[in-house]
Amino acid sequence: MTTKALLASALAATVLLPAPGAAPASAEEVPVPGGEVSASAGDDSASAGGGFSPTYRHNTFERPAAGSAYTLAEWEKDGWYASSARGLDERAVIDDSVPAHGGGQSLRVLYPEGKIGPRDSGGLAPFQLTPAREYHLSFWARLDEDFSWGTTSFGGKLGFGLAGGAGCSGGDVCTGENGYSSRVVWRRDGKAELYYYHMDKKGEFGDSEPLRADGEVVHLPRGEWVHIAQRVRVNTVTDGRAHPDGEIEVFYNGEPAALVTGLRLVTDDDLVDKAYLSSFFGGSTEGFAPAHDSYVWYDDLKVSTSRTDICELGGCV
Ligand SMILES: [Ca+2]
Repeated sequence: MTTKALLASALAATVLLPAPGAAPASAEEVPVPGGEVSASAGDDSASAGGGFSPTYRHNTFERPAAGSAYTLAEWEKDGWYASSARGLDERAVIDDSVPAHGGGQSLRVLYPEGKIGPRDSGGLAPFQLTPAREYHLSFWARLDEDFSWGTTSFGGKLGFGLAGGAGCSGGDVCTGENGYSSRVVWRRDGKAELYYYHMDKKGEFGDSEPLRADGEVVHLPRGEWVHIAQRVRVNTVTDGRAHPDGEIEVFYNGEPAALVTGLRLVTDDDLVDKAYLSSFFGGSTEGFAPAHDSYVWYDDLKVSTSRTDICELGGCV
């Protein structure tokens, strides 16, 4: 049995499946199950050549063949493990119908008309990372030419974020012991914002910070590839007391677009341990649903503890 197979087997033994009857109180999202991961589990840096951090991973979506569902089992074949997933079997497909960002294929995710929340819209999977205090996550996204921002309300989660511990989200109070989450969302007319859950958030849901490029608030374009990256640094902790030194930084098309400092994310030893596919419409009401079936293509997903591994952020020189 290969090391990867052994790891997959070990992880399979602790799979936490979502309870079929346990609908989230809000359709906004569902809690992230905890999950331990062995050092370097699923890491493909060996095949990526020398010079990369051991934590570096890259998914090009060049396999399996176009038209195939990109299920959790397929993610695992590419070295990405999650304790559970929603929507991948039904709504995530390897595609070659539009020009990929890299290679010939990308991942196409469906957001069906009239549907909100990860049960019925987009996809959800907390991919396990080797825990570290700081991670960079990077991906390319191409929204459908006629992507619908919503029906009467406007908002949804785009692509991949970073999270730690129990991934506080979905209207949870972040106690410092139930983790945190950091994602990018769209609002009306595609206005792009960082959306993050931390101990000092102002309201029931996460806090937001608009992305800016050249001094202007970013509105996501449709029908073209854009690059989104984020860096999360978890605060330090002394004797159960969180020091306000956590940071989240977002990059848009390679340039800094938002920076939040002074954050308290955790009071325990949780670090960054999830590349969090968390993408769906909503919002807690059906008004957030798309007015017609909408798609986003994703390509060249990368994670690393080292910024120099991310070419899009000036690395790889
Ligand atoms: Ca590709």
